Amino acid sequence: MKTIRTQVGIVGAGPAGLILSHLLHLEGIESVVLEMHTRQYVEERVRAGVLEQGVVDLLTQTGVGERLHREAMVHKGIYFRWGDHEHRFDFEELCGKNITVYAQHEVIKDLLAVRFAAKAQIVFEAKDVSLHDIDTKQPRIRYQHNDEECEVVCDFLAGCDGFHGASRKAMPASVLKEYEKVYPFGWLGILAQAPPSSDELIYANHEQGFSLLSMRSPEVQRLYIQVDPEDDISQWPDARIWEQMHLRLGSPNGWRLTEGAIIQKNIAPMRSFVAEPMQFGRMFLAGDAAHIVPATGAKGLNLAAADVYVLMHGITRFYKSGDESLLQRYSNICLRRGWKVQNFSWWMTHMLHRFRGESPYDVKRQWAELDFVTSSRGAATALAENYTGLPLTIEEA
Ligand code: RFL
Ligand code: PHB
Repeated sequence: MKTIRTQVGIVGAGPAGLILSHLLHLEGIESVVLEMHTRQYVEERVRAGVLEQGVVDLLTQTGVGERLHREAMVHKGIYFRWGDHEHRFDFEELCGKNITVYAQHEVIKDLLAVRFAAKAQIVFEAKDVSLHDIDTKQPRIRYQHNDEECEVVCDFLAGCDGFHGASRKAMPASVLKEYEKVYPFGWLGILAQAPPSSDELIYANHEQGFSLLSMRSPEVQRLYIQVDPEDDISQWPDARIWEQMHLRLGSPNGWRLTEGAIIQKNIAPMRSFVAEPMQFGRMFLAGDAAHIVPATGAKGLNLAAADVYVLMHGITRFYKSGDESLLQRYSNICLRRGWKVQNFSWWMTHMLHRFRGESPYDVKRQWAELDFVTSSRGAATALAENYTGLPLTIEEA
């Protein structure tokens, strides 16, 4: 068996795993990242698009922001549409912050570039990953690579392997508590080759269901519509998607959605999920491995970054002074932010989607909520503060 010795064994080369590996490296701490897919797969996987200001600042301060600042789009607000109403939330004016639209897979490419430039150990196509001795001071990760049995022996394990990964499953059932909410809809997402029809994101609540206009570049739009989670993508030919997009986004003041060739489409389920605690022994869960939020709040990637920010500080403090107290508080610190983000994402989802079996009362109440959040400065500020991101912190209270 091939054995690799390192300080931190990281499972998963998504945003959580790669940001952690990068931040640890800057503190002089060694890690090995094990990823089940190929480098090309993780560099092309289409996912999130909105970065909070705190996450952009973190990437910038740690030397991963150069291309981002050249290519990304800074947005100072978002639009809501419902009925014949349209409202713009001016984030800069409401809370002095903004958001950045930059594809998750571009962040991944930038992170992999800096990690490889620093001669990082990242193993792609690591198969049958399993975690062992996680409640000891020398946990291990077993996996297969090129038909060879391999093992990483480390001081700490970081479970950054997403919702379906192996890490959370390695926690004893007697310790783990899971909270879950599955929504009765999914999001059909497309990439379309057309200049963005709007300068900022548009979230629309329509009687046929939610829709969202986002973008990836000056040439590519990212669009989503609420669909039945059981729908097969074959039920959604391009013409049907455009018809629903036009209908749901509407045409206030003569505005029109620009169409373009659809270069990618898929349907993703919507779920809220939290695993507590996020630590067992020397294993720490981070990102989607520990929690999922429905995409309406654009928070998943940002929350993953916030977790590993805390974990990096905890591990660094341990190596610098032997002090484990921050690591012991890791779960509480992350869950405190995590539940606030759960609440925000749940609230945005409920305010903007249409629910099966809802009554005329439910719809009127939802419209009153939209009216309030768009007309009360206090409510609008609360939305702006959450959307642009709560501060990254290692404080528990
Ligand atoms: P990831 O990105 O899922 O990465 C986990 C990695 O682990 C690997 N892996 C394994 N490797 C080895 N062995 C195993 N047994 C393994 N099992 C899994 C996987 O291949 C993968 O490479 O988790 P991470 O790092 O925690 O990052 C989380 C984010 O990816 C996720 O929360 C966001 O994409 C969510 N999300 C959004 N977040 C935002 O902050 N802003 C957004 O605008 C936003 N929009 C979205 C989204 C997610 C979406 N989908 C597809 C659910 C829009 C959509 C449509
Ligand atoms: C995206 O651009 O992919 C995106 C934007 C905002 C969201 C979710 C996804 O709320």
